[in-house]
Amino acid sequence: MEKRNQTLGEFIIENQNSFAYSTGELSKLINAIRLAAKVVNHEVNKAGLVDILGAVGDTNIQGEDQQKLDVLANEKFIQTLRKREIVCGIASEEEDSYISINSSDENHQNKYVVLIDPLDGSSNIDVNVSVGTIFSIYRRVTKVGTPVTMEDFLQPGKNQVAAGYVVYGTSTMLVYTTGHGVNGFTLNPAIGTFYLSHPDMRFPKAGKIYSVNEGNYIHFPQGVKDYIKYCQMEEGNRPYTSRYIGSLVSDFHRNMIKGGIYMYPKSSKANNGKLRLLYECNPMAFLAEQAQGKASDGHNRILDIQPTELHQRVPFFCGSRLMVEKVEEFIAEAE
Ligand code: AHM
Ligand code: MG
Repeated sequence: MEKRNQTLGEFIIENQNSFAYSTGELSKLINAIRLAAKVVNHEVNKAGLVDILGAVGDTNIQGEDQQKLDVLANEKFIQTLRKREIVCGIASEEEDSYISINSSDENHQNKYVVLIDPLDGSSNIDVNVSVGTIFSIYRRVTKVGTPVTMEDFLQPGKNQVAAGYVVYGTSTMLVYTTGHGVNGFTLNPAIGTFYLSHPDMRFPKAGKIYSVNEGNYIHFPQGVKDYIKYCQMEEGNRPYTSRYIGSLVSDFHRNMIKGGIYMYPKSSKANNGKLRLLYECNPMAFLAEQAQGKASDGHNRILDIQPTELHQRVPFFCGSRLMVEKVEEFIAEAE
């Protein structure tokens, strides 16, 4: 079959042998995410109709309370993942602690934990700018049939078995990896089907785009300031172009296609930056490496970090390999 006509469902079946574990498991997992993504996509697309359909806190025509979209996205993903007999625990940016599934049923065989940011960049919704969902999947490390523990969630990113994102943009895309490259699928909203539109996605080795919130410039470490000045310098193929949406998924997606670097450094205001290791940086780092790019905290590989807390933050530099290496050089030189 011509690859580009392939649906996500067909792609999952054709490639399930490359998944390290039981074949049906991957299909169930990605199918659950695909389904929830379509539901959330439908809700995100209605966001501009808030004045017509009612604002947050109002009661809608069916007598249901209108919810904030990030809360709603959280519920949709959790509901969908819960129903599939495969996930034993979920951690979400929207929940203080993790959720244990089927913990009272000794017979359950669910082996996977999912960490999720259900609606990243949600402050962009009010102004009709792209937002995204980010997900990260691990095999549990504790015994099947027992309740999950924190240990199952606090695994280094290199243990991920799958990761990906959904970008609710001009068109909606689901991009994911199971450790065999990165593939992107675009939703045909008329029939609700994802098609393989971007096979084998790769970061160009070097790029010309840098994405960072420069409003924080004076608070950045000297090495990062030096790198930003380097990006702006008139020399060789520089200055680079500055592009910052403020929506990690969208900035990452653009940079993967065009070549570039995304940075959320530490600052004098926030010692570990802003982004969360477990459900923002790790999945993006896994995708980046699978797409021949690189992800670092400025010194070390993101995927090697041993997490200590569910919601821990980490400085993040991610994108075209040579650009990430360059900022690491500047950081090392300034220290
Ligand atoms: P969120 O999880 O609260 O939405 O925050 C994460 C988002 C990223 O998508 C984005 O890159 C970053 O925060 C923007 O932060 P800032 O406004 O500080 O530049
Ligand atoms: Mg987020």
